[in-house]
Amino acid sequence: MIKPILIHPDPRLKKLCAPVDDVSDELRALSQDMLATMYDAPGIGLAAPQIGVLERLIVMDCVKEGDPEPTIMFNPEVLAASDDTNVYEEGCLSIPEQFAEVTRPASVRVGWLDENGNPQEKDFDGLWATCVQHEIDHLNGKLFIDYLGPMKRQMMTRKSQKMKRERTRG
Ligand code: K1U
Ligand code: ZN
Repeated sequence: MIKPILIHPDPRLKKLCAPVDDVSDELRALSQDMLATMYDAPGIGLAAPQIGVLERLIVMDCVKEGDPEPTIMFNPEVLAASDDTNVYEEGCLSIPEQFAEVTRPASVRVGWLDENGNPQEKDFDGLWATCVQHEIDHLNGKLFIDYLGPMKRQMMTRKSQKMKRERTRG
């Protein structure tokens, strides 16, 4: 089922999300809905708070061509980050049609629980590294615009607020 995506500003996008205690059937079904919502948007990632669920769950698929790689992570955490950095022009499904350059570690080692509740660990680089950090930030109530200066952040917030108003008016 496709879920509506919250648009910034929304207090739920600023909250610290709770760890998942048990990878239940309900959360597994939610993760499938999140993948469907992400592909429909379209996007390369989605975090549970973006659909109003304040739990530590993200989905991603950063494959540009070829076989899709739907990835589901419960309680993802960055275990190690490289000193070298990467600049990427990021977007966010909760801040539609706006993009800005963000500098982040170029590669990260991430640990998480998979959909069967089994622990996993993997190194990510390139777009996957950027995306997984962006999604984990969502679980900590942080948006990519929080890396920008106050003027640019305010400008993007105002544009997003306007777009949100227009969408709710229909
Ligand atoms: O979390 C989100 O809001 C999803 C976001 C993820 C992201 C994008 C870019 C850098 C870091 C993280 C998006 O998917 S925005 C849409 C987007 O980037 C895209 C959409 C269609 C094709 C390719 C990319
Ligand atoms: Zn986002």
